[in-house]
Amino acid sequence: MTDTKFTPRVFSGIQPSGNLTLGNYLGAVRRFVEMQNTGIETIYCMVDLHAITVWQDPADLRQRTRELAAAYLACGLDPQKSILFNQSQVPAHAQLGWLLNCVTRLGWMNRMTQFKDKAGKNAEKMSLGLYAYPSLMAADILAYKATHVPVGEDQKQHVELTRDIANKFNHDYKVDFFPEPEPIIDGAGTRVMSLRDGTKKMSKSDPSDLSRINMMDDADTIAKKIRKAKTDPEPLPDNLDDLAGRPEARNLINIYAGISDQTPEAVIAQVAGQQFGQFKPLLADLAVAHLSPIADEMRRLMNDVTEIDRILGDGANRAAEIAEPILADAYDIVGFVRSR
Ligand code: AQP
Repeated sequence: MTDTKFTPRVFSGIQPSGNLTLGNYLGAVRRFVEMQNTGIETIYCMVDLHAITVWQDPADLRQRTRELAAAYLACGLDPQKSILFNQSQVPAHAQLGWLLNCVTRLGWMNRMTQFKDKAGKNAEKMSLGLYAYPSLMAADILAYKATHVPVGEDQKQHVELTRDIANKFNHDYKVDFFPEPEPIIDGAGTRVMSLRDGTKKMSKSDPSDLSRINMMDDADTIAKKIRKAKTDPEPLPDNLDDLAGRPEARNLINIYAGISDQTPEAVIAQVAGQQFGQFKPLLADLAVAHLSPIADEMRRLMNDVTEIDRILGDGANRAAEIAEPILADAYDIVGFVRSR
């Protein structure tokens, strides 16, 4: 339930940890743009502090942060309407992050499935930052007292943890200070799966480039990746129930639905009976028509990184104006002496 005493405010972010994928676009950026246009205050971040929880080459990180900013702009985010910035330029994220580390319980962190997925059998070799990632994410959201967080399905658990952290802070200090933000998880693209394995999430950091469509891929590459996407020999059925046990087929239907902004039910009704030899070219044409103009605009914007940096700096100033007083109040609540 939304806390009505808090002004509605949207916050979300994406890591500049690789090429932006179709999954990030359908699960997150498209929702960001929709929310921007509802009139609610919207704050969107390139979460570079999160990106370095796993190794990032410094030059690549700089380039990817700017590319992600270009993607935000090319997809329709408007720096006049939304606050766009990279996280490291607003120190309040890390500062509030520390406070929340001291509120968050280890038992809660041990339940986070994303850490388990990313660490696999190598947990001992992972950074402390990767483990603490969800509590920094809570700080990202709560530094703005954001009430709504558009994310893909995989981030739902982290937003729920943010609610627990906000609630515990309020309870421990006997205040009604932080809202309990709600995840906004909408549409057919909330969990886009790998093109090589329909049981695995499409991810920027998957070692196989064939597993994902990158927003900067050219038309031939998109068509090739869809052509090579794993499928099965059966034709498409006329209802979604009959796709149970066919995760790759279900994923391609979902992707078609996500891009064309239809329900998967509507798509399956249109393509019932088709073999993948028929359906894949339709999907490739749709993806190329939708994504190519975005990639062209990203390339155009990347020709002027000075302008991108200016937008990020301006956004960071506006973000800091909101976050700093909230952080100062949190410091007072905790009992820190502030005398300068
Ligand atoms: N496959 C996906 N389908 C739908 N939504 C997705 N998101 C990510 N993958 C999919 C959503 O994109 C937003 C940004 O994600 P992130 O960069 O913060 O980290 P992530 O969820 O870990 O995404 P990746 O692509 O898998 O990055 P890496 O490989 O670096 O870890 C979030 O809203 C997420 O839900």
